[in-house]
Amino acid sequence: MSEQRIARMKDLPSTHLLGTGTPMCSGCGGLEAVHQIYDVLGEKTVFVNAAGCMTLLSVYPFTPFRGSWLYTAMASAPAGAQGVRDALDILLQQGRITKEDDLDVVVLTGDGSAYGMGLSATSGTMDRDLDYLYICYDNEGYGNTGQQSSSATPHAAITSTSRSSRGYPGYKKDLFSIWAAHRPAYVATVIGSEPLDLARKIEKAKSIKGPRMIIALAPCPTGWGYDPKDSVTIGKLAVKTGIWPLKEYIDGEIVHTRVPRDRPPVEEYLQLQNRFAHLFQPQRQQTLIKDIQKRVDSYWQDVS
Ligand SMILES: Cc1ncc(C[n+]2csc(CCOP(=O)(O)OP(=O)(O)O)c2C)c(N)n1
Ligand code: SF4
Ligand SMILES: [Mg+2]
Repeated sequence: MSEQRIARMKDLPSTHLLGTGTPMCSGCGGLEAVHQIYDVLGEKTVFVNAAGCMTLLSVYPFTPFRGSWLYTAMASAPAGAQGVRDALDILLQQGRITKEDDLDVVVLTGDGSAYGMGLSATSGTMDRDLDYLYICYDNEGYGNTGQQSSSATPHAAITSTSRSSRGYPGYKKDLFSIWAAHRPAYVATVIGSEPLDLARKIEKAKSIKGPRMIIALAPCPTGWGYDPKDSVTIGKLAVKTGIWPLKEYIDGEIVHTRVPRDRPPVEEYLQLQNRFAHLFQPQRQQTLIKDIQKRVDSYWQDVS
């Protein structure tokens, strides 16, 4: 990372747990989405959480949620959800709890688990038609351990493990399509900065049985390098520029819930984040910018 870039990163407010003792960074887009999702899901939920930033929400024996919270290793949250669902079903069968006492099983993980380490266990839950909701807050890296790259990291982004002048060499994995290929009950993408779209999708997911997935893009001031006050602006630009399509899969069909007609150039989104600053300074990296734009354009070309 260049000296200039390190200096810019140092100018950002140090709000992460390790810096200040507060559990989450201010302006956390993941927390914004989880908060809104929980407002719709309600209290009758049990969360199964894999290691990541949101783990900091729950410090034994307390959680900010009214229901229960189970903590698992990074790859194991979907397997944990199976155990919790089975236990609830046995209690129901034995008449030890009533239908009114039953809980919705909700997996909550970051992209590191959802796109990578936990994908095999996730695939198994779909084979078994497990009745649960998987929420992935996608901050496009291993946020909790210092923003190393994950398979959700976008092309050319600087992370703590991709520091060259070209950034991350890979391309963001298409988790939505991987889920949809399993033909589950429901898959949707959301973002906290579009709360009505988000609430409608959570209502729908709540009303369906079977494996359901919500992928929430999670603007991350600490890992992406911007002022926490800009989280909503960045979230809205992700949708407007078309880099984060809002869509859902249900009954074998994919529907876009927003189709941005006059998309501003994706660089309007990139320019606000220090993880892409090397694309513009000290000189413009036109090939990389064009590549990112081309991929966004080609995605929308196929959407009617
Ligand atoms: C098997 C395993 N490897 C590494 C870790 C260390 N670890 C804890 S949280 C974390 C990052 C998780 O990334 P993500 O799922 O994207 O969640 P985020 O931290 O971004 O919220 C890592 C690597 C771990 N807990 N388990
Ligand atoms: S590192 Fe990012 S995702 Fe994690 S708490 Fe901070 S802002 Fe949220
Ligand atoms: Mg992450």
